[in-house]
Amino acid sequence: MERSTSRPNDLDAFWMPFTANRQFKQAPRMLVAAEGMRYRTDDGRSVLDGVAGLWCVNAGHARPKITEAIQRQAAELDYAPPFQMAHPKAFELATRLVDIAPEPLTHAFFTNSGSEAVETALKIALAYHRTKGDGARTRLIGRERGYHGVNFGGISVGGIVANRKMFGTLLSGVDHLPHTHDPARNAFSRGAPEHGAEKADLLESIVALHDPSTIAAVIVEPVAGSTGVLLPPKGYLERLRAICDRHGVLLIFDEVITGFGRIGAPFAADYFGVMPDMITCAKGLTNGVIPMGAVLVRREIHDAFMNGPEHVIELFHGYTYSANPMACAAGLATLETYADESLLTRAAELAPYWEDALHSLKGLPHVIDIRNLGLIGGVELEPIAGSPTKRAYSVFVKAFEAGILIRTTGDIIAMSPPLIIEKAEIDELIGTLAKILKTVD
Ligand code: PXG
Repeated sequence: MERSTSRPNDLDAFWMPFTANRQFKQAPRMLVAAEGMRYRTDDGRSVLDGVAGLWCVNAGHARPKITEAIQRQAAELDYAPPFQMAHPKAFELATRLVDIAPEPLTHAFFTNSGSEAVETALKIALAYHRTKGDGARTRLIGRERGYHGVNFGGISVGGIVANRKMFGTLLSGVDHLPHTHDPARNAFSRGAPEHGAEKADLLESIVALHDPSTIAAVIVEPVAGSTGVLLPPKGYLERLRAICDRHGVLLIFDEVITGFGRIGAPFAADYFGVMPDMITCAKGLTNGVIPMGAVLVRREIHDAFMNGPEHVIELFHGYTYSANPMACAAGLATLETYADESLLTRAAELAPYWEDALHSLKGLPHVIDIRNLGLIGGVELEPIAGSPTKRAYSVFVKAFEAGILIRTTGDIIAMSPPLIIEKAEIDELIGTLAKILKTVD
């Protein structure tokens, strides 16, 4: 049998994630290099990055500080075990991270992805109540259309049907809020929509149905990204917070996408002025360069675990690569780069320009809604009757051929460029997209 190593260009062995494998392998799209705002393809074309890789390369590509930190770290300390051992950069990164986090969040638990951050937060929520002698609080509440990664806890509280339906019965004891998408009342809103705060009140009914004493936590994305950019109606997050407070329920914000400056403040909690009990983050934590996630936790939650005998492990949870030295080095250099260039608030400055550019697409063929906040944009297309997703996918392919990388989910185009984007590049991204929308069937 021929060994695959003798056929380096064979595409067969790699089972690609979240990809139509057979379709892709017939016409692959290969990226071979990246710098700043642009990728280079294997056929030598330059492609403007309209999605920060996958919502993660917030400082742009190949930033020297980050690259050098990783190179140095690999030579100096490649790996250190994280259980009953440590290395200095883990503490340094946790300190820097809680420095930029919303004030009530004082501790960081490191993971290797957003999915793991979500599992970790859900487990901390359950264990916290139990530690406090409130062990009947076992129920978790998510939201329809929510995306919280792909592990079992995350898909259970998540609300994306395709991510759930093939995988059995999932976690028990989970319920869901309704999603907030309401195009009949909110289409073409600029920023957070006016209508729909009352959808948060359904949390009150869910809590009443199960009895408050059984509810551990509510998890939502402050701005839902993966499902196609759904913004919280004005006042919605405040109402969720008030209901959670009333019933002793923890509120978790999944900020894997909104964290690290995406909407113009370091975290969405800052932007909306609503403080959760935990934040999950990943992606922009290391500029996407090395896998890493984290859960940021309030002091009361952390301290509730610090009660038993001191020789006993307080939380039976962790990963071989928690606070991996390479990831910590990348994280520290990333936070420095954000600080050097004021990137965590840059989206706020660019937001009005971005909003105008995006909304200039109104009136183009098939465009039925446009949504924006900070440097996030969603453009919803009318699906082709009987063939949902096909129209947006063909926009995506044409866009790539025309030199811009966008992302589509269902029939929604999502954009989230690196926070270093310049106005001329916004014009290029939206201008190219406009041309394509005029030509697509
Ligand atoms: N929570 C949220 C809110 C996310 O957006 C995760 C958790 C999981 O993170 P990891 O690192 O395990 O992938 C995410 C990930 C898209 C898209 O098309 C978004 C994500 C992943 C894949 C695709 O928008 N976000």
